[in-house]
Formats: sequence, structure tokens, C-alpha cells
Amino acid sequence: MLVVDDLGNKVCAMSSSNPSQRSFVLLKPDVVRRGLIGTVLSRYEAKGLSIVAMEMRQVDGELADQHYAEHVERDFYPPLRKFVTSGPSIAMVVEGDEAIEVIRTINGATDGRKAAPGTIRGDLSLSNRENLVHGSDSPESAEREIALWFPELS
Ligand code: RTP
Ligand code: MG
Repeated sequence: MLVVDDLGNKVCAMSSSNPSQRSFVLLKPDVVRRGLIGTVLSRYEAKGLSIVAMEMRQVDGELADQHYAEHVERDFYPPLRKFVTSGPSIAMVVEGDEAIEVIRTINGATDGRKAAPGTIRGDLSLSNRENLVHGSDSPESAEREIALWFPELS
């Protein structure tokens, strides 16, 4: 988009920019089990996003319930809880311009069978549950999730 600056020059402006936005990303146990940590990490790095914190964590039931608080009453939650506690995950804080939306786009639709080719889930998952990655879905969720997983950063 072209806009006119204070001196009357036409300059190019980004439609919206939030260069230091942070998102919480979880590489779920299927990523670790399948040896896909490097493959998945490289997608975020290649896009230009920065990994500002990263830790391997064995999620227990209590942390799963807190992280997925919005889903604990859903029919699909018991098998989801079993899955996310089934082995180590990689918890990360990822930063960059419009990071929350950019990461959701890179991750793809929830159901790996329907996610678009070119996305992490579309290329690497054939499951609605074992779909490799989690990314915060809003600034409010990112704030809550970063406080839960990396309290030293919030
Ligand atoms: P996430 O929270 O993990 O980033 O995934 P999402 O926003 O795309 O999907 P969400 O609706 O928040 O669901 C959370 C996770 O629950 C599992 N799931 N299973 N019908 C089912 O069996 C079902 N639906 C969702 C997936 O692991 C999903 O990522
Ligand atoms: Mg979600």
C-alpha cells in the first residue's frame, strides 16, 4: 500500500505490523516420537520467526488440563489428554511479525487429513488428534499460555 509521509513522499506501508509479537508453540509427542523436531523447527525458522525459549517437557495430566482448559469438558478431551501426556513434547516461545496468525497458517487446519499441502499438518499428519503442533489462537491465549509454560518470561 502506498501512503504519503510528512514530506509529501509516497512510501510503502505494511497493512499491519507487530514485529515483536510472541506465540506459544508446542511440538506434541508425535513430533518427538517420529523424529520430526528438526523438520518442524526448520519451517518456523525458514519463515523468519525467532525461537526465544525452548524446552523439552514431559506434560502431566494437570498441565494438560490447564493448557487445554477450554476443551476439558469435550468428548475428545480424554484421548487428547492421553496423547499429550504420552511422551516428551517441545515447548517454545516464538516471536516475529504477526507471529500468532503466521504460525497458525504454517501449522494448517486442525485435521491433518484436510489441512492444505504446504502446511506442517497438511504435509506430515494424517490425523485429527495427532496433528504435531499447537499454536496460540489469539494474543490473549498467547499471554495465558506463555505464563503457564514459561512464567519467567511473563
Ligand atoms: P491446537 O489448540 O492444538 O493448536 O489445535 P487447534 O487450535 O487447531 O484445534 P483445537 O480445536 O484447539 O483442538 C485442540 C486439539 O485437540 C485435538 N482434537 N481432537 N474431534 C477430535 O478428535 C479432536 N478435535 C481436536 C487436536 O490435537 C487439536 O489440535
Ligand atoms: Mg486450539
